[in-house]
Amino acid sequence: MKLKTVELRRIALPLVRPFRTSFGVQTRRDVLLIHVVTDEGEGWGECVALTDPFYSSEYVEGAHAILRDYLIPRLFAAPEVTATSVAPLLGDVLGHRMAKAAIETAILDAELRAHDISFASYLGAVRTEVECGVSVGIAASIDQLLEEVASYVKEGYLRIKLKIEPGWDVEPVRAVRESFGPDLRLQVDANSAYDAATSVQLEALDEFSLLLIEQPFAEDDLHQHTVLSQRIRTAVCLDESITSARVAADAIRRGACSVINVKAGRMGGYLEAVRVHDVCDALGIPVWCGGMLETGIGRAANVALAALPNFRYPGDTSASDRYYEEDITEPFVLRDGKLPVPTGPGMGVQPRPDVLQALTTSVETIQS
Ligand code: OSB
Ligand code: MG
Repeated sequence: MKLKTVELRRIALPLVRPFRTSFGVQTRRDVLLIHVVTDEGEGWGECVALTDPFYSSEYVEGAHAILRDYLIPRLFAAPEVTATSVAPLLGDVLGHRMAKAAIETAILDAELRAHDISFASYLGAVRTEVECGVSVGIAASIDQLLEEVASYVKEGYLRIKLKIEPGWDVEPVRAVRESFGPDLRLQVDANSAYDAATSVQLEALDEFSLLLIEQPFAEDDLHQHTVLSQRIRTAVCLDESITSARVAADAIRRGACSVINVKAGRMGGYLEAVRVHDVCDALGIPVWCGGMLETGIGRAANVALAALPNFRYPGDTSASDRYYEEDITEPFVLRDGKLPVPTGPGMGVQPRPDVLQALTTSVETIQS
C-alpha cells in the first residue's frame, strides 16, 4: 500500500468513575487516535499511552511527538508499507513501543479492510467470544470496594482483579474473598509498588487462592519476581516487564513468572503480541489479555487477540460501560460474562463520526 495521509486525532473521554492504582488516579482518558488513508483504503489505531508517564515511560504527548517527528516520516519515505514492514522500517528508533503499536495497528486495519479479513482471523483466533474480567481500582474504604465488586459480579464479570499497593493488600483481598466465597476467580495487580522490603506482605496473600499476583516489583527487576515465585504457591504474572517475545522467553527461563499479561501496545503491536502468545505457548506458559482503558477501537483489536488459543484466563477486556458513558464506537456489551469477537473486516468497528467530533480536542494531519 501507499500511505497518503496520517491524521493524529486527540480525544478526551471522562471515565465513569475514577480509577485509582498504585501509580495514580485516572479520571479521564486523553486518547491519541491514528487514522491512516492509503491508496487501498483507511484504517484506525488507538495509542494506549496514558496522560502521564507513571505506568510506563511513554505518555500521550510524547507518543504524539515521536509519531510526528520520527515514525510517520519513516513510513512516508518508504515506497510501500504493509503491517509487517512497519516494525523493520521503524527499527532504528529505540523504544516508543506504544506509539509504534498504534501506527502499525492503523496500517494493519487498513490492509485487512482492503482484503476483507478480520483481525481475529488474521491473528489466529479460535473463539467467537471471550471471557471477561474487570480491574477494580483502589477504593476509599473496604465497604466501597465490596459494593463495587458486588456490582461487577452482578453484571456477570467472570473474574475480579483488585489493584493493590502496600497498605491496601491483605485486608481488601481477605474482605473480597470472605464476601464472595472460594469460587470467585480473584487476582491482584500491584503495578510495581513493592520491593524486597515490602515483599513479605505479598507472601501473606498466598492463603487466598488468587489466580495470580501481577507485576509486584519494578519492571526491570526480574530477579525479585523469581525470588517471590519460589516462595509462594500463587502464580506470579508479569505485565510492565514484558516488552517483547524475547523478554518474555527470558523471564520464563529465569523463573520470574508463570503467567503473562499480553498488551499489544506495551510490546510494539499486535504482531509482536502474537509472537509473545506463541513463545509462551511453546514454553507451557498461559497468557491473558490486559487492557489500558481503551475505547471501542482498541478494545475491538484486544478482543480479537484474546480469542487466540493460549489466552487461558478472562481478560481485562471489560464492556464499554465499565469505562465510558458513551464509547466512540458501537458499545461492547457483556453477555454472560463474555464479549463477542468482531467479525467484520479489519477491527470490525468504526468510530461514530458525531461522537468522535464532539470529543475531539485537536487534529493534526500529516501528508507525504
Ligand atoms: O496494569 O493492567 C494494568 C489500566 C491502565 C494501565 C495499566 C493497567 C490498567 C488496568 C485496567 O488494570 C485494564 C482495563 O480494564 O483496561
Ligand atoms: Mg497490570
